[in-house]
Amino acid sequence: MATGREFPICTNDADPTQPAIDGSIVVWSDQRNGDYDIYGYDLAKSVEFPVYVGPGEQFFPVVSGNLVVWQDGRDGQVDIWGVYIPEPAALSLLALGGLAILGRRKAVGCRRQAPGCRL
Ligand SMILES: [Ca+2]
Repeated sequence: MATGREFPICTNDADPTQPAIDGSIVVWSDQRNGDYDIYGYDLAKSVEFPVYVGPGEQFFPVVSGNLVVWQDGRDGQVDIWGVYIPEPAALSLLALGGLAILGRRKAVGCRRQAPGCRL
């Protein structure tokens, strides 16, 4: 990859916002499906993939390794949710519409009211 030259990650008209990066994975939030969801992009493979697409507003994603966590309003309150995304070899399947695979992902979450709330 050429250095010193910018390149697009996500240029849709759905207000992509709040990018974060770890290694070759970039995550962000955008509202291409009507409300904000979480998406990712593998820089090594030039592949975009959904991280979480569902009801409510999902914001402020961060990524560390293959763990993505974000602020989530799916239950009408603000919680923190997370998911372990597949290894890079499987991300291409997600990009091809493999939401069924995403549905089998190991999701973790906790309510903000829970004492000692941890992922
Ligand atoms: Ca959403």
